[in-house]
Amino acid sequence: MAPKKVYSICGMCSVRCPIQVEVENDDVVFIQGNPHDSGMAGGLCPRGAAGVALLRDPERPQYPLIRVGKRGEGKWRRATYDEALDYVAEKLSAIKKQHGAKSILWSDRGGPFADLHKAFMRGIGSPNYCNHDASCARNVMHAAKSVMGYGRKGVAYDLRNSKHIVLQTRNIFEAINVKEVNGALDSLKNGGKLTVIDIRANVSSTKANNFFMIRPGTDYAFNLAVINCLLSNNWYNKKFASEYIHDLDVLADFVAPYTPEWAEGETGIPAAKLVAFAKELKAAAPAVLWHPGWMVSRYTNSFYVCRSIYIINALLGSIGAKGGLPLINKPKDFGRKGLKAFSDLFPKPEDKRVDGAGWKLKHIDGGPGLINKSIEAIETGDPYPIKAYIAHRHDPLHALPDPERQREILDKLDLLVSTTFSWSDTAWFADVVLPLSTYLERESPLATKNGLKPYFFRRARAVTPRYETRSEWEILGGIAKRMGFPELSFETAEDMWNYQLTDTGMSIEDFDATGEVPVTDTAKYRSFEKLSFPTPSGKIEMHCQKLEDMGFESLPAYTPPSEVPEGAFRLTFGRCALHTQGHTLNNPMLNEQMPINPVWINSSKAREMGIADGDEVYLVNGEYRSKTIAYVTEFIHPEAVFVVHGFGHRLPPESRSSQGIADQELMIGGLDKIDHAGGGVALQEHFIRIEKSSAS
Ligand SMILES: Nc1nc2c(c(=O)[nH]1)N[C@H]1C(S)=C(S)[C@@H](COP(=O)(O)OP(=O)(O)OC[C@H]3O[C@@H](n4cnc5c(=O)[nH]c(N)nc54)[C@H](O)[C@@H]3O)O[C@H]1N2
Ligand SMILES: Nc1nc2c(c(=O)[nH]1)N[C@H]1C(S)=C(S)[C@@H](COP(=O)(O)OP(=O)(O)OC[C@H]3O[C@@H](n4cnc5c(=O)[nH]c(N)nc54)[C@H](O)[C@@H]3O)O[C@H]1N2
Ligand code: SF4
Ligand SMILES: [Mo]
Repeated sequence: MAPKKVYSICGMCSVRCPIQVEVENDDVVFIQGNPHDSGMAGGLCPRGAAGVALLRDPERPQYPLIRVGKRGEGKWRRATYDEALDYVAEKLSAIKKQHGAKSILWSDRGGPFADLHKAFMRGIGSPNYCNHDASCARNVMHAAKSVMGYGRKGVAYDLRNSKHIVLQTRNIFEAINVKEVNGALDSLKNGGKLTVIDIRANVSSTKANNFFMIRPGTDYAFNLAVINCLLSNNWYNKKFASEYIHDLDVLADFVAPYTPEWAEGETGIPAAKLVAFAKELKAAAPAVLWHPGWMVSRYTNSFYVCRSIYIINALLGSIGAKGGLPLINKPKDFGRKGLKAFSDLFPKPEDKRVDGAGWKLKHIDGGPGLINKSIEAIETGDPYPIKAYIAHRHDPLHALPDPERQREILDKLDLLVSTTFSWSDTAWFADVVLPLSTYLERESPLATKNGLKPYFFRRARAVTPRYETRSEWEILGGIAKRMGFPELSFETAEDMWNYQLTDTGMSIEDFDATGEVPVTDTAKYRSFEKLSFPTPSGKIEMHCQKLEDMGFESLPAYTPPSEVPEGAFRLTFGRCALHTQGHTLNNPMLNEQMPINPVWINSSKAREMGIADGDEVYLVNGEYRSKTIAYVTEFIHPEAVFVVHGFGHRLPPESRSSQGIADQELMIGGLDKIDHAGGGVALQEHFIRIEKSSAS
């Protein structure tokens, strides 16, 4: 008999690509990109292909655990799922009674299923729902809103139709989203140009027409000079600007001193090359896509770099344009009703957020808030105490800086719960571990993908859970029922889906054939006559009143990055194609391919220190030191060293993941280093030293 095909959603990273899972005898025999989804073209990334190894891995959490020793000591008692849910619900109820619902904090990884999580927090009555984004794309989000009124996902990034893609702090071919990779490849195949601005030569740069190795932390200087160049040469789109840009004169005055020659001194990129590049942009406009970045929690001015990128896109007329940043569509734009939200089941909690987002910090979006600020409140009790924390699909000890300091803070909690399908530092430090079924063994809520061609999609259960693990809807529903808000508790996944499908005209069976229900057959681009922007002026704004009201400038003068101390390096980090953050290191297939994260060191610097490629070295910050091997290359800026983030797990249940270094551990004092205007944690404001190991 041919294997059964289940259409579902990958869970090996937060991109959630559509997949086709072939199942035989309740086991997964093959996974590929959903062939019915043209964006996937049947493809997957290496991590998606390694999902089978996750499913079969006995080194993942297999059953609920309740801590019996000290936090982090690793002494647990095995509990049944019902016992663990009873335990969590009783503790949460007691904390709620004593300190109020608002003393309960939640964090997750955002994304299309987060509505269920938000509803859960509303059911409890706490405003303190956070996601991870303060250490990821918050600066991009706030930058987009400050310029266009729309968030970063209010526009699509139309890679496929672009004539010139610019990647600045964005590595599309290693920091993967399969549809984006396919789109970018199509653009290149059709003669589109690619420019990469990075501190090192990554895989994306190997496909680029222009590669600019920029001095770390000087991107704002480069971008101001590009703006200067576009304006002073009249290479911007005047028609677009006069119709859609509110206050261009403010910008022109501001950038006047920032010439390409000036920028060269800051960035190291020759002025003539910058000018030639700006001219190429003019030639390709408006089908230019200067990507605003994704992981830009890097510097204290990253928010302003992102703002400058949206401004450049606006000057080129790319915002709203095919091949640029066209406005996205939602099902309602095609007269379709959206999925019924779980959050609608409960009123919005009245208390103010503990992190100040949306009230004390009016320029910060209250939606997912700032998790780093919320964690600080555990320590300070300001503006009120936090007593319980549920880290759901989130490993703050890995995802935020300075885990040693975080452990001191988290240890003040009355309850720390981790729900996860893999071991993480946070799970190991938790009071209760609620193991989640892998994405191949669980259903998720139905979800919507907005875009040029919006669609609804479903993650279906491909095989039965291997261990005593559960789906999110079962875990949260189980706690909700026990805490007295059973509206969020569904008997079956079908009951949950049927709730979401209320009045949409769709049925569960509509998802059976391909896993997706499209809203339209063809991509819809809004015509320029229909562009409108939800800003105070209705146009794209150079000057943002919301920022100014909070004491931030809209167009601050350039200030150079902090000096790298003599003999030290700026610590930088990023992704590789073979791992996802901190949660795939112990995956047998992926660990075999990449068991360690070598540190990239510029060859001239390495020579001075007597370090050869492959030598064992220590990365040192104060008392803290961590060992890896050196990757000596001329393709990284000499001021920086680079490591792939996510390594350095040293957890007893995991036998494969012990090598490499954890960059966040070197970021001592990093919880307090933030980009105040954009809200992102500034993770690249740390300097380390390198010592050769005596073994080398
Ligand atoms: N120093 C430094 N810090 C960083 C970064 C960096 O490069 N360097 N990167 C930043 C970025 S971009 C991000 S996005 C964050 C990522 O931060 P995290 O989201 O914390 O990272 P992950 O390791 O992907 O996932 C954390 C845990 O969630 C579990 N998990 C995965 N999928 C699910 C799910 O669907 N449900 C549940 N309940 N659990 C799940 C995993 O098993 C893992 O234990 O880290 C940020 N922090
Ligand atoms: N394979 C894989 N894919 C992923 C993920 C994963 O873990 N693995 N994670 C997903 C997530 S959560 C995110 S947020 C995205 C992140 O996607 P990206 O932001 O594209 O990925 P990164 O590798 O973090 O950073 C991109 C580039 O920024 C460069 N860079 C560092 N400092 C500077 C600087 O000062 N200036 C310039 N111009 N460049 C600099 C780095 O060298 C790197 O090449 O990837 C997503 N996709
Ligand atoms: S990018 Fe790779 S790991 Fe992430 S969802 Fe897609 S296939 Fe899975
Ligand atoms: Mo991220």
